[in-house]
Amino acid sequence: MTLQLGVIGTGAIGRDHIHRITNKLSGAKIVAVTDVNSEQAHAVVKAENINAKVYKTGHDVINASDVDAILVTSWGPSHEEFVLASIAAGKPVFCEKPLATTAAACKRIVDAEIAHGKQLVQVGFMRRYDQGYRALKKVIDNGQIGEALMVHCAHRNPSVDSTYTGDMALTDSFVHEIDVLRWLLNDDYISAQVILPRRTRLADKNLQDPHFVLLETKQGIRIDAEIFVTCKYGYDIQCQVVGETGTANLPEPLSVLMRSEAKLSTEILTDWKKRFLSSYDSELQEWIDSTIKGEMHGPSAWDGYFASVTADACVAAKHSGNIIPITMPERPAFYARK
Ligand code: NAI
Ligand code: NAD
Ligand code: ISE
Repeated sequence: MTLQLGVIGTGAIGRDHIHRITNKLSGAKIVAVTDVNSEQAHAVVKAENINAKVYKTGHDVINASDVDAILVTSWGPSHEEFVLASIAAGKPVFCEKPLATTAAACKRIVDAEIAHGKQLVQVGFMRRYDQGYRALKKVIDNGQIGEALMVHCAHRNPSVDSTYTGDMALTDSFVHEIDVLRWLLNDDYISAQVILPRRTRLADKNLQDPHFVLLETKQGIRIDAEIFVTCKYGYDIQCQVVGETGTANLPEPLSVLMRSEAKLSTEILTDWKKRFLSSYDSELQEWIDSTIKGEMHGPSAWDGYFASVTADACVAAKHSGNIIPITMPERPAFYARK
């Protein structure tokens, strides 16, 4: 069977996903697309050379009779509407992170999915599919550094565009660490604190950059993370876990070590699309395969909800200067770990 997909949002990642599904992955094809900027949707269909109909709205895509499943790759604030509509139509939906921009909106999605009675939602937390994070998890799970005690992280982008505003460093960027560390440590968070360092002069004048976040887990593990989205020099994701008997670092992306012009150097990537390239491929291939079988295995709406509760706590911590407790209801049996 070939899964027929509709894509809502043909911007940076929407186009990237259309390209990989069409040219690299198997089992699916794009038959419908839309974007609020319809010129761009038409341009992407042409440039990617796909036989897909361009619809006026996301709802038209969701309700198209030849669309089996949906990819939501539009801006975060539009995710809730399209995920809820996909559930109402009974169609599987892969939604880019964040699942929605507030915890309350994510909860509405969780409630709608439970009421529907079958899991339909997967969230685009692709770091869980990264070979480096998987290798790091194996070291921790095997007890090779004893019990994990502390984690030091950095999430650095060279720059962001003008649509990146407000608290997106926490809700749109740090949300990746929020999800992947919870998975890596097999733990949940109980509190968040945000410290604002000296601002870089190189960020937009309305943007606080960088941020420094401290999370505490149920097991008492302390996480410190720097989110610096105008760091200029590259796209750099760092993660070091400190355990009782050793430390374990996230592997650096493969790069040739060069001795040249009196320098010893390796390349640093600058584009997020390249840093997690194979993770996007794996997450979508696994999603296509499981969707065809009528199953759902990846990061769930519950994971999206938990990430959003944590991000909201970080935002509250930032604006109040307080340590904010993080409380979640019990995980419903509907979302039992598989
Ligand atoms: P983008 O701005 O390049 O693309 C978003 C597109 O969605 C735009 O073309 C816009 O016109 C369209 N759009 C927005 N609202 C819409 C609506 N209501 N109906 C139809 N089209 C709509 O943004 P980008 O970077 O592609 O991000 C999109 C989503 O992907 C975001 O949720 C972002 O957080 C996520 N993302 C995830 C990444 C990852 O590593 N998993 C990386 C980059 C983005
Ligand atoms: P983008 O701005 O390049 O693209 C978003 C597109 O959505 C735009 O073309 C916009 O016109 C369109 N759009 C917005 N609202 C729409 C609507 N209501 N209906 C139809 N189209 C609409 O953004 P992007 O970088 O592609 O990010 C998109 C999403 O992907 C975001 O949620 C973002 O957080 C996520 N993202 C995830 C990763 C990741 O690493 N997983 C990386 C980048 C972006
Ligand atoms: C973007 O939306 C992503 O998801 C990237 O992975 C992240 O590094 C970046 O900071 C976000 O803006």
